[in-house]
Amino acid sequence: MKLSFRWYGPQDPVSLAYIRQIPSMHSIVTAVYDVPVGEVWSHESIAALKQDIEANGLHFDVIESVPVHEDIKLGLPTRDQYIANYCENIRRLGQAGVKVICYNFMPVFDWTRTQLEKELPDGSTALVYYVEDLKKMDPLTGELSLPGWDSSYAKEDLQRLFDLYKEVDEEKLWENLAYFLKAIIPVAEEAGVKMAIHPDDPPFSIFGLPRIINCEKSLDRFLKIVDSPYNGLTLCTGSLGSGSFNDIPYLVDKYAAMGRIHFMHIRNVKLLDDGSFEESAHLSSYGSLDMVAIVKALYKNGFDGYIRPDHGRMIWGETGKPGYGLYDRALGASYLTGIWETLSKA
Ligand SMILES: [Mn+2]
Repeated sequence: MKLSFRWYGPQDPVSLAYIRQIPSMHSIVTAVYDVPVGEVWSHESIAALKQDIEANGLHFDVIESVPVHEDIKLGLPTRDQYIANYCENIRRLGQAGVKVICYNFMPVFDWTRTQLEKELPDGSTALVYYVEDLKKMDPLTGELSLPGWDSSYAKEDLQRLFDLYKEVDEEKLWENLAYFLKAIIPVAEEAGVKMAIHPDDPPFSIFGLPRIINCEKSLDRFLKIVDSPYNGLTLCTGSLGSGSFNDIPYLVDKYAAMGRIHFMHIRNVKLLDDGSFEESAHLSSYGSLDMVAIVKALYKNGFDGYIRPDHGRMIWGETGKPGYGLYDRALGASYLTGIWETLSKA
């Protein structure tokens, strides 16, 4: 496995100089943030990222994410131009040496939480999702203050998107995903870039919008649409693990054995009885996931893809992007490499 760390570019309060000091750190996971979703990334922006990363002794191997334009998910006539742009990004990133591209296919909302700084008993803060709080949120009325969500949507745009999605049920979304995959995977094969879809977070429908990448059955269906190693998964333990119906070590073992996991997001999550969840420290005993069983499933399958400690809590007074501080993710990284070393010497 290759240890990696997400970095939000030169604006990120966590510097590459600090990230490189985390033991075993290999690769940076990042993206070009200076163009709107759906546009082609400039060669200059890609080269600048690569140069910064390599100047710090790290590898420019993984992109998270090249976002998918809503018109593609909606299956609008304009999708072909956006797909052509997407293919061009895959080619450019492949030329720059990128090995894996992470993306997701969630309508309108990316990952969703009801609170970003919930204070835990030890004084740290974490991202949480409380079912009762979500019921009180309506993205179409009141304040547009949904944590973690792209606030660049104007209210009218959002209403328009919700209206358009009335025509898109789960089956239609599957069709639109298949259309997209059949166009991009041959390009990814040629460019030598492995595509890795991120599961829905949380792994169920919210605000009445369809979500389809969320359980074993849907992952099986997804992988069969284009049966190529270039059509693979970002297996996010915390996202899939927020549904009690998902057995994470089993899923990791199954898809690692198939060679279809290219990127692992590893974090723990504590499930509550009513379907709510709290993000927790990486250590198994702090959440509902068995982290040793997860890493063991990778180890025994000879996993040589990328792993990153996913979100962390905010600890030791650090401020910054919720979930993406330095300290707790660094603790997570060391914990994961510790498990790996233990397994390698057992
Ligand atoms: Mn993730």
